[in-house]
Amino acid sequence: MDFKSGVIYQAYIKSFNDTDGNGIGDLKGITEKIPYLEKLGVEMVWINPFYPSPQNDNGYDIADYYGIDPMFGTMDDFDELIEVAEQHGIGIMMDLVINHTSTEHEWFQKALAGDEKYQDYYILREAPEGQKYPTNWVSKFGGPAWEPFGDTGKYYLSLFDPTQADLNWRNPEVRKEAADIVNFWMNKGVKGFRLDVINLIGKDEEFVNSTGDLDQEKSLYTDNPIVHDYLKELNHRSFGKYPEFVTVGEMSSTSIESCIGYTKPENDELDMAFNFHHLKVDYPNGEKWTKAPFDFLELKKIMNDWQIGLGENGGWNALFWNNHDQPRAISRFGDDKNYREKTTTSQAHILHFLHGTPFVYQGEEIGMTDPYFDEMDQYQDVESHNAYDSLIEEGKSHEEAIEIIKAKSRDNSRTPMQWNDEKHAGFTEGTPWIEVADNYKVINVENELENGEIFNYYQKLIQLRKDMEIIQIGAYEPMFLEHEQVWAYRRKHDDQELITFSNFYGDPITLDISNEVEDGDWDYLLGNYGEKAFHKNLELAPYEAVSFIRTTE
Ligand code: TEU
Repeated sequence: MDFKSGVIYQAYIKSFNDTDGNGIGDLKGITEKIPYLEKLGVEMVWINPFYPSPQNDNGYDIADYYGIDPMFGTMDDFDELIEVAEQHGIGIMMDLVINHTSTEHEWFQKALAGDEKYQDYYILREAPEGQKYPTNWVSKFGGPAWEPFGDTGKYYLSLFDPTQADLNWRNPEVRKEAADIVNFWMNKGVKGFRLDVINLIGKDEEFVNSTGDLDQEKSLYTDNPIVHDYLKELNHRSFGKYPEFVTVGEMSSTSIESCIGYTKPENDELDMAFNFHHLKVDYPNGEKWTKAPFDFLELKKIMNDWQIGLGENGGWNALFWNNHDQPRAISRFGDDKNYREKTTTSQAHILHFLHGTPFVYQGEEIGMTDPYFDEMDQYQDVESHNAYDSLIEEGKSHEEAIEIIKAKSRDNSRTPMQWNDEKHAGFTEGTPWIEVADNYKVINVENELENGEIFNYYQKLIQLRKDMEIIQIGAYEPMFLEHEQVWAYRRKHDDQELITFSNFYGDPITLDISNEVEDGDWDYLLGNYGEKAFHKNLELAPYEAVSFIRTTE
């Protein structure tokens, strides 16, 4: 796949399509829907982890990198998926979770059993005199970042769940293991890898306490310059050998400078990077577990900074509104009650005309919303349950805590894919591992393909990127950055100019664009309210998005 002209779909396998009635999506379920994904126009599917795992963190706690967890199918099912996808011009992208393993992985079990070779695969430290843990760091899922290592008196580092132990990448054996894993799956026909929290693999030799400020603490183990060396080494040992192979790094709490380094082609590291800053604009003072409106100007500013930062310095952005760790963007930043279709298509429009590779998260292409679960027993995510417990400990009432979980939980995007209006939305004949959103009778693929406007709009956006170099590689320039309601920008390439506008809210607005846009033969290119003539006083309906193009002298 040429990642500069193609679009990648994300399938959260556990919730995509269940073919054996165990209530959990599976590999055969993805194979069955490959024609649907081809119809959408995507050229690659990123599948979240399906390796053997105790599923404490939904597969991001891997116990065996060379297998398929039976709940998702068999290696034969995997081989069939690769084959069928290839026949439909779609590449399979897997998830490489190599910052940590499950504590049930044989490496960790051998380490616990005293095998020094494998003890050095992990980060084991003693607590200094007068201190409970080696450092005062906190886990990203809450609680201390260190866990007792058996009865050795030492602790192992686990930045996520206690059953996820961080690997010691300073150990060349560990780095070789990573390359072997990638080469194994590449030889099985995999065409891409998403690398999980890969900018956390470069821990210092020395582990020191933080000041207690979370950002300062994260800087102690995030984007260490040695990560570039590790990625270059992995690249040369594995995917760097295949120019067509696509890699995207998930960069937690990262910087533009670091991501330019990770994605600049001449650095031989990765093709592109996910950053999450634009999805923290409803985290007042960086606090995720709060119910707060999003800051639109901050959202535009961040996206603008990353467009310019990477675009003008040889880097490459992975563009996304949704994934399996975030609430659905139409429920978070739009109006999924009164303007669900227009919110979805305008958000997609503003993202797909940007510089970078767009990702479409399952359900986005039919306008799926958050489920608005009211009870904690409807939530399955370890992070959400830990957060609820902490909110209650902090003195919040159950009602207050639930409202926050409802707004921010990762389960908001993990409910089953809604295929039709039958039981469990056609996801499973069994009992789904997590409830289906109760609006599935209206919001489902069958209904969308027959009567909807969203799926078709995504098809158009994806096709335009394939056809138009200006969308693929055109230079980006902001417009109306300080405007409180409209998001606008320009792309330029050779003798072409493309301007895009989106009313990000539900009130109609007339925008005088005469200061930002020269007169000229602007042709309508695409709009979610249909054909529209260019006008210096541009009228934008609620959640309207439109683009015009012209050929300059
Ligand atoms: O997510 C990394 C990550 O930073 C998330 O923890 C994110 O900050 C958080 O979920 C937002 O609420 C990756 C995977 O995408 C996630 O599913 C895993 O839980 C995590 O790594 C550990 O592997």
